Amino acid sequence: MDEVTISKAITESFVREFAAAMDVDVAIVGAGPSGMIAGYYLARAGAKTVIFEKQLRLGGGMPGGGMMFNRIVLQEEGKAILDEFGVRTEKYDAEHYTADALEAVSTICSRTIQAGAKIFNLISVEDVMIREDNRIAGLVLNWSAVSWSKLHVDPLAVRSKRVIDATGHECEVCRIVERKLGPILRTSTGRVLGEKSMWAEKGEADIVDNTSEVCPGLLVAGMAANAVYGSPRMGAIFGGMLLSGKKAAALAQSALSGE
Ligand code: 48F
Repeated sequence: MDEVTISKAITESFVREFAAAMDVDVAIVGAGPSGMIAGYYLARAGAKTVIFEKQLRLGGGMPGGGMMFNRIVLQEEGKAILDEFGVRTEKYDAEHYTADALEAVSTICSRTIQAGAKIFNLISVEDVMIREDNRIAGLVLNWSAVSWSKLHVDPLAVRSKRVIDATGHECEVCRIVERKLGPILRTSTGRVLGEKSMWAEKGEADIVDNTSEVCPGLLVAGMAANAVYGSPRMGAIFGGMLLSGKKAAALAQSALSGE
């Protein structure tokens, strides 16, 4: 095999897969735990699903555990999801389990891709595509290298029946919507309320409730949901992230099946 064959194999197969991802049922922004879990359940249910991740590596805040101690903590309900994925957990006390953050990330990542969700790394979502009544109808993408170096290069777009903002603490897609489309989010002010300081128990209790359609066509999952609705952060406890991803998948799935 010569170098040109290798180069053509890479570029031709990538372009084929990228073109196939330009018209999907669900486009998820962010391959952290909530985004990947959402992608897994959607793909498994037969939805055409793509995830765009701006970084080189996947997993968002999960591989770093707490302050670089690469372990995560979960409660019973979150552990049940890791059990389903085949990630090993260890009982810590009556209510808590621990898991190896790297085993969790790598297993969730490979099971999500094998379930049929396509993940593209090194691509940043820089805008949304809209239609009548500011319905979110897709995403506007550029290479992260282009965004970070501030090169003046026009983006490409993908059409999606539903978008999930799973961008973590920054809730980047909701911030874009707020900045460009005004106060149309389904919060008390129509705007991003902003994440509150750490309160693990309340943050975990709120996150599944906050996982919802935040404006037409756009759902919010994971830490982004707490940031949009003004709930607290919770540190390296991950059960809520996993449950939020699963709920976002169920909401998107039922919206799609009603169309
Ligand atoms: O931050 P992240 O892991 O979000 P999450 O799924 O989980 C939060 C936990 O990791 C942790 C926590 C636990 O209690 O609080 O922080 O809610 O993953 C978000 C991913 O989105 C990517 C980002 O690089 C990260 O991998 N991301 C953010 N903005 C964009 C993006 C963007 N504009 N385009 C593409 N990817």
